[in-house]
Amino acid sequence: MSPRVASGETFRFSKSGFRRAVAAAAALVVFAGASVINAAPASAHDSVLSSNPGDKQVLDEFPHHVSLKFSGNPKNNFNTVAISDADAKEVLYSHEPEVVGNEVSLDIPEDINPGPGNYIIGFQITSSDGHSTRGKTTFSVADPDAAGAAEAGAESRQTGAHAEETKSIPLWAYGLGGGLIVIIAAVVIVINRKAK
Ligand SMILES: [Cu+2]
Repeated sequence: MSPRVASGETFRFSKSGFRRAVAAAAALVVFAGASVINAAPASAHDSVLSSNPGDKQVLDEFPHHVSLKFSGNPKNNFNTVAISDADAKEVLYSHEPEVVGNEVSLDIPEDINPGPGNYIIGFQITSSDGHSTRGKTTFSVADPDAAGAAEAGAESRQTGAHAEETKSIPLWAYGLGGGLIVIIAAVVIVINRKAK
């Protein structure tokens, strides 16, 4: 990971460099913690008022158009809506949505047709206050056979949906875990360079 190792130099910190590294690592932990807190709902952030399909709605067919109506008008940049398979924890389709007023909508290509199951509409939008805001709603596609349909509905209710609880959006939906690791790696490299 360290360019100094690659260049054959000894990989070690000076005493002050080590202290700085520890301080920086501690600051990073605080920063990461603060990010988690920031991801928690704040009153100023736009929240979902209604959606199509409705939250926890059970459909007969997989939809090819979804929309979310927010409490404010999201800004028209850095927005993503991701349709995920809730059981397989797999993103089926992710794209920048269309934003018109307080309505955020996404067309899903016809070839994405996973059939019966439980699905998540995850979103990351830029709220009207300029802050990135995440959340989700869920829906299910019923199995044509009645027993399966009842099961899918029950599972959907259990899973629940918490459009306001933005911290509950699984990180895998956005790959943020990997992003954080990259940031940590970059900070460590910078510290190594400075700790001469
Ligand atoms: Cu905010």
